[in-house]
Amino acid sequence: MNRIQFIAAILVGCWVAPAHAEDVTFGSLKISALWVRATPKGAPVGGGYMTITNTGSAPDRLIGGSADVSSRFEIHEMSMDNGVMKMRPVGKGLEIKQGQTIELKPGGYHVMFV
Ligand SMILES: [Cu+2]
Repeated sequence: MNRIQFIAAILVGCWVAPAHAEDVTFGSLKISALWVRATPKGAPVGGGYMTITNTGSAPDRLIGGSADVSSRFEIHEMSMDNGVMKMRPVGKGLEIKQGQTIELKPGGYHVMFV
């Protein structure tokens, strides 16, 4: 199983307005619709979103990454807990099966720059 090494620097050019980046092909992974949400000045965290398609013949797994603007780069998921929306790190990363497309989006899986 390959490991995704996510290139966060392309996402994180701007924190004051939503920022988008060009599509990226990384081996058998097609990464598109990359964007980061605008954050207030001094905010301790920021969210990043994208669509990842695995065009290869084996599953892959998004396990983390790095960014110049944050000391930690985490993969999170949102879920409802007794009527309250919560987010937590995805412990073992996010599997992307062969041929599968996953969407990291507000309210679901996302990258958290901490
Ligand atoms: Cu989060």
